[in-house]
Amino acid sequence: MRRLVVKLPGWAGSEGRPKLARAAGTVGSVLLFVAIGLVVTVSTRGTGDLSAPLGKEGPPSYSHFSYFPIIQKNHPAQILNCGFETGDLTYWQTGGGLVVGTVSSVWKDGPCLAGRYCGRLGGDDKVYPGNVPVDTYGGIWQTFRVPTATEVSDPQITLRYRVFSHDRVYDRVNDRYYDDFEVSVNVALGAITKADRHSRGCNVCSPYPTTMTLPVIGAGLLFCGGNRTCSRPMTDIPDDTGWLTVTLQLDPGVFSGQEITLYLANWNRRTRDFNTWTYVDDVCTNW
Ligand SMILES: [Ca+2]
Ligand SMILES: [Ca+2]
Repeated sequence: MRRLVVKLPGWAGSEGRPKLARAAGTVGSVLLFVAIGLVVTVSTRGTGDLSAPLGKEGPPSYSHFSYFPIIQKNHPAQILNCGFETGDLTYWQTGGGLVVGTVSSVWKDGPCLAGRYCGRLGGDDKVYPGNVPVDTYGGIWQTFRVPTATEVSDPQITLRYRVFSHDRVYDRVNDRYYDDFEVSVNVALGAITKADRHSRGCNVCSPYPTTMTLPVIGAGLLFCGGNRTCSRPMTDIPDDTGWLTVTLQLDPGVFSGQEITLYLANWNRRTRDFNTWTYVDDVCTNW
């Protein structure tokens, strides 16, 4: 990964070190901030001048220049908190009408796959003993930058998920979608259509394998996890997919050096009973 070093005007403090603690500006189209003492490597998207407001600490002296590493303010180069080990959804954005959060595996038989915490999209039966909000989702997403093709030749995201469902993904008798866990790239959660689901095979009545590799060649829905038997469980015990692993292969010809948003969402549709919720863990990039 390339480091971009920016030359900033600075001035000497009493100990001969620059007093400038931080500054903000734009290099090309990227908003950046700069801080002393952080050594962070970033990919660059453009070149240009960094204009830095120098505050009220005194007029700048241009008799010397200081060099600082820079980091990108809004969009990191990787998925952050990918294993949810902060114990919360730090770095993730959230939305939808179902609860989202993290859970702990501290107790015996806790649900998480790795580490101490994982994400939970939607609420379990304690959260929603009934009256589940309908036609909505519990979603999280994160925007980050894919490295360039020269930096990483095979950029991948691997994610682990486990769906518990009293419902089913698809009802083929009535050609209806009920509950599922959907992963998409660069398309807002509410914009995915029934036709999109059909085209991704979400109406196929067959469980996914334990591991799955999907090429990602553009924006859109990638898959629909959940109870893919097309039948609801016959008992009160929810269908459990177990932990499944999906590797997303990002086409470098499409995504090289681009910012992308990865969306994860647990949907409940049509009925206020038949709850569904999804655990996610280790949603991480390979770079
Ligand atoms: Ca974890
Ligand atoms: Ca349902």
